Amino acid sequence: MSNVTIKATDDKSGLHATAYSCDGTWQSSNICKFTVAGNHTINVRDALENEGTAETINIKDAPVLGNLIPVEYKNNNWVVADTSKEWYNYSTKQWANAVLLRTGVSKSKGQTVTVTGSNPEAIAMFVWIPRYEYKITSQYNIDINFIPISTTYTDANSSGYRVHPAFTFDSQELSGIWVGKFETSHITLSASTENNNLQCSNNNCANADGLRILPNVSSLRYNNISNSFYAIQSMDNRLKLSGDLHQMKNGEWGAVAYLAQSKYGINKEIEINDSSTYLTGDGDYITNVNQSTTGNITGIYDMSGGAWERVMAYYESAYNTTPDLKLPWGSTSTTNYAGFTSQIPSKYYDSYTSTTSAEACSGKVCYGHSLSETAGWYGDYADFVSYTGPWVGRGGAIGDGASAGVFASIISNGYPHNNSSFRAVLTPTT
Ligand SMILES: [Ca+2]
Ligand SMILES: [Ca+2]
Repeated sequence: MSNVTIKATDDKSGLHATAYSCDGTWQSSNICKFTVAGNHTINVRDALENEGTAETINIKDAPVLGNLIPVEYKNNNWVVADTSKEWYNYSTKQWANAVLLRTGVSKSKGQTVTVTGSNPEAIAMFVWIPRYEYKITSQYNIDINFIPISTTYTDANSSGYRVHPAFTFDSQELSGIWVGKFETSHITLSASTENNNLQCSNNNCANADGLRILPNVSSLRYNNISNSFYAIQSMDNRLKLSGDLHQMKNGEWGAVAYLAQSKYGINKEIEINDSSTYLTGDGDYITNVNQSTTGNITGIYDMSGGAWERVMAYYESAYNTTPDLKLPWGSTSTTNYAGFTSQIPSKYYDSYTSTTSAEACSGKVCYGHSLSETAGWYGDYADFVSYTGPWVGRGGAIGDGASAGVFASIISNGYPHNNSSFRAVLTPTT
């Protein structure tokens, strides 16, 4: 929330200003309360309704673009946005979108960017989740306030709000996160039914070059968690992205789920993607807008159904309960289905310390993770980690009907599976 005082008190006619405009809405107060970062328009008017000259101001903490190109959907196309004008507006459920362009493609303001077809100009689409504080007031009711990066506090504040944990990454405070608009796909391997088709075990895996985050294509499945994790690490490394691209953590999933279930999002159950071939956006994302987190094309898709999405969240005790087995990090209590050979940096996963979701974050509720706080909403399947199933999946799959949904959680041993995919998140360099 930013309060802006409109300074003009007299216009050119010499009459005193009697009305003030905040993004086109006239009011008697000269204070505009803007809840969204970005460009906003202010103006003044006198008693004879003579208007001043509209002025555009920029509220801090606008999306941090880095290598991404801002886009907006206009006249049935994605076009490069003019960021000096309003190109998103969370108050009207228009979330900010950006694309990563194919190597060799460059675009300027107003030009179209293709995201479908035989060789799309974009290789990935992302949606911005602005930093916010939240309070769950009752089932299905989540109050959200967008806050600047400077607003930090631990635990709940005196009004019961919590800064969502997804906006802290490796102790760095973030003004927002870029979330993959669709489940991750691959230009060749999405067609594969081979287990661990990615064959990625480090951060320089050549198969990562085929990863895509695009609509209307089959998502990539059949990989264990270490393969998906290292594939996205490799995409980040090989494309030399600014910021940090990584496999989505459970807390980051929660950040999207809560914003979707607020006045800034669809604010009702997201329709299931039941595509029998796991097509992102259910094969027609332009039509299937009720499958997006906003109920319009600017939202995030596939979070209800499609494939289950393995998130980076792990029950830390699972691998060391039987010390004589000396299992590697990421294992279950018996076997290393996930395929990690060493422990990954702690910033890349949510560590759970209990098999009870209400106690799994160092003895407390995992606030913001969409687990105990939202368990069972919309009939969504709710399950939690165990020694044999220490990994977490989200969202349900194509055939799960009412038990699928953005609040659904399931456990797994991390093994490759025909109905499990994954999502990417880019945390910006601020
Ligand atoms: Ca999904
Ligand atoms: Ca449901």
